[in-house]
Amino acid sequence: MPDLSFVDSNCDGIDGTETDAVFASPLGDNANPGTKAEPKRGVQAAVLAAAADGKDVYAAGGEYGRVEAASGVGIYGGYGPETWKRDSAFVTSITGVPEGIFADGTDLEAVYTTAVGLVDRLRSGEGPFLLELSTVRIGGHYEGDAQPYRSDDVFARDPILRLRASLVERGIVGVEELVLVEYRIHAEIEAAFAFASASPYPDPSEVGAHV
Ligand SMILES: [Ca+2]
Repeated sequence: MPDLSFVDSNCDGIDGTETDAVFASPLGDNANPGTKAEPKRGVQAAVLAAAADGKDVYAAGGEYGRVEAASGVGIYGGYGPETWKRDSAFVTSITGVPEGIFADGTDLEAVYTTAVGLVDRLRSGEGPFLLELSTVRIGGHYEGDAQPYRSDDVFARDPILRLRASLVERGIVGVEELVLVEYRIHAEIEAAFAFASASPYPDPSEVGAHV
C-alpha cells in the first residue's frame, strides 16, 4: 500500500511500491499490462489484474466507471496521470450506480432466493446492491375499512395466501395440516382473549406507569 503522508519511503520513485501495484489512468488502455508506463484505463480492469497477481491498484487522478471490489485488492488514488507523483491535487473519482435488483415482495420464495443469492455475492466481495421488493398493503386505512375502492387482484397478492397455495399445489403440505395450524393459532388467540377478559381491570393508580 502507499506510504503514509505521501512519502516514497522505499525510494522506488513512487508513493507505495511499484512492483506491488497495477496502475490505472485516464491516459491508459485496458489492453495495457497495467504498469506505470503502460497503465490500464479502467480501475475495474486494474482490479481484475491485481486480484490475479495479489497486487493493489494505484489509480491516477480522473474519472472512472463503476468498480466491483475484489477481495484483498486495495484501491489507492491521488496519483498524477503524467508523473505518478501522489498529491492531494489529484482526485481519483469512481462513480457508478450500485446494481439494483427487483423482486416480488409478495412471493416469499422469490424474496428468499433473491436475498440468498445477493448475500452470497456480497460475501464473495461484490456489492453493494440495492434490493427492491414490491408488496401490497392488505389492511385498510382504519379498523373496519372494507376497502371497496380496491380490486380483488390486490388481495390475490396476499403473501401468506400465495405461500399457502404454492405449498399445497406442490404437495409440500396438505390442506388438512394447514387447517390444523390455523386452528391452533385461532385457539391461542381465543385463550389470550379469554385470559384478558377474565383479568381484573388495572388499578387507576397505574395509569401513569411506564409513561
Ligand atoms: Ca515507494
